[in-house]
Amino acid sequence: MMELHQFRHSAFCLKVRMVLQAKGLTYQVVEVTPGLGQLNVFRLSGQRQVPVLVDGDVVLADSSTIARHLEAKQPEPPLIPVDPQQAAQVYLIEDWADTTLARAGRSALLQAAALDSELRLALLPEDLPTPLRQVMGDLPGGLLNGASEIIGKAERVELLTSLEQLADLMQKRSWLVGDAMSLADLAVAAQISLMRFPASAGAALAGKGVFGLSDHPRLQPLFHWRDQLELSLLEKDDSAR
Ligand SMILES: N[C@@H](CCC(=O)N[C@@H](CS)C(=O)NCC(=O)O)C(=O)O
Repeated sequence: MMELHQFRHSAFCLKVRMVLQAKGLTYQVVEVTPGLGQLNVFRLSGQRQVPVLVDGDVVLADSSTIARHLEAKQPEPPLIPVDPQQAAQVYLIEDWADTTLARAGRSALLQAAALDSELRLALLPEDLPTPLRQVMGDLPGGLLNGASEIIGKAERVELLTSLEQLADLMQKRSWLVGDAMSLADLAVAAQISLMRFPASAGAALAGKGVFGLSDHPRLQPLFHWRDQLELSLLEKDDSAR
């Protein structure tokens, strides 16, 4: 069986889980402990980041590389359109989501977590020993690796503007490109999940996220679209079993 080595609340890992679900593929999750657990990731894949997919003899890092492998392994339903122009749109949106949106979203979430001990605790790995959990909850910024992660005002305005555009776009349609689900939808849906966590993130996090974005009235159609997308993937998952 395929193994997905992941962090529970990483958007890139969520993107890969969504691809696996969309394609009805079964897999086993291996939770990686940030820090020490990444030694094993490094041994396995030659680099330290997750997601890493192990499919028999094939070991792949990077969500986009993994998505292309799964597309070749299980072509149905296609997540990359056959039409080359639509495929180009999908690549561009996926790349934007994985870079600009991911960076801004991650900074915004870390900043929100630094100010909110409840959010900080909900983000910690579930198997973390209680004493450590307490320390992380008490320490403001216990989750922050450095001030460089703090999102600047200009970047925050840019993030909100992009999300507003997306919300306006998705109010009238189900899919970002063409008339079917594609990797563009999954890449965007995964990254916005850091701003308002979906039901699949678990009860402690669902509905929480970046204050000012998660509750922003104009962004609600976007989060609603994401929730619908997640529901339709769950239905596929059930029928695959
Ligand atoms: N481009 C990569 C990004 C993966 C990534 O940023 N992974 C993060 C978790 S969200 C990670 O492993 N960070 C730990 C580290 O860099 O040591 C992808 O698309 O998969």
